[in-house]
Amino acid sequence: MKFSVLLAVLALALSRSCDNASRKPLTYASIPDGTYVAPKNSSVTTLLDFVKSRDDLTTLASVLAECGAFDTAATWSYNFFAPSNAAFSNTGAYFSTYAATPKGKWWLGNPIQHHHAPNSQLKTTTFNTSSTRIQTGSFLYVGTQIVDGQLVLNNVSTVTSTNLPVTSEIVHVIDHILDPFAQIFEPDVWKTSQSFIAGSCSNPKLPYF
Ligand SMILES: *[C@@H]1O[C@H](CO)[C@@H](O)[C@H](O)[C@H]1NC(C)=O
Ligand SMILES: *[C@@H]1O[C@H](CO)[C@@H](O)[C@H](O)[C@H]1NC(C)=O
Ligand SMILES: *[C@@H]1O[C@H](CO)[C@@H](O)[C@H](O)[C@H]1NC(C)=O
Ligand SMILES: CC(=O)N[C@H]1CO[C@H](CO)[C@@H](O)[C@@H]1O
Repeated sequence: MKFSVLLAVLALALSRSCDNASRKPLTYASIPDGTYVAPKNSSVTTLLDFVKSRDDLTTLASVLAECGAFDTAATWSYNFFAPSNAAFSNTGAYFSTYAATPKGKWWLGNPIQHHHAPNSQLKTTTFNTSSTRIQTGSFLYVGTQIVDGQLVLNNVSTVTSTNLPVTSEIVHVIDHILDPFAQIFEPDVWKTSQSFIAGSCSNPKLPYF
């Protein structure tokens, strides 16, 4: 390739990448035209519809609105631990300052994934006063234990509204956000059995099942 051609290609590449440099760092790109959107059945309440319908989940609804997630009717079983408005205020003085920054927004989108445990419908009756753990869709463990009659996650987050069915999932409302840095990794803690569903990303042959 001639040097001048190479320069022209480089210049073109640079001008293209500069086109979009005006977008603020760590903001979401706009959704490209023609992106497939799954058809929605208006007679089915999706997880997003459910979150939007509750007065105690308005902060979560605004976080989910930025991700465009959870608006399809799941045909598989899973559990979602929905952080309430109280959970978003049980975060310490630093949280609101940090969450408002671009990096904070990115961080907030991530923990939402740690609130989702696939392949099972874990009702509170699954648990007892023994300390056990379950696995989230992000492969991290969450400690579970019944304390004073209530299900407590990671020893701090209490399930305040339990066993709410939404399509094929079970929703529990919790009063503290599950931060990955607070997950329990102790190998000797007993695990609550979670079933495997073909086509899911979990592998029942792996030792954590
Ligand atoms: C929409 O959901 C309802 C209730 O589950 C079902 O009876 C109906 O067949 C669905 N419609 C479509 C187009 O999938
Ligand atoms: C909780 O359930 C597990 C599994 O059934 C059992 O091994 C454990 O002993 C139970 N703990 C209590 C305190 O009943
Ligand atoms: C949670 O509490 C249980 C006992 O109730 C204890 O074994 C475990 O170490 C605690 N985990 C954390 C992360 O504090
Ligand atoms: C080169 C490139 O990726 N350009 C994109 C910049 O962003 C706009 C809209 O956000 C797109 O339409 C361009 O394709």
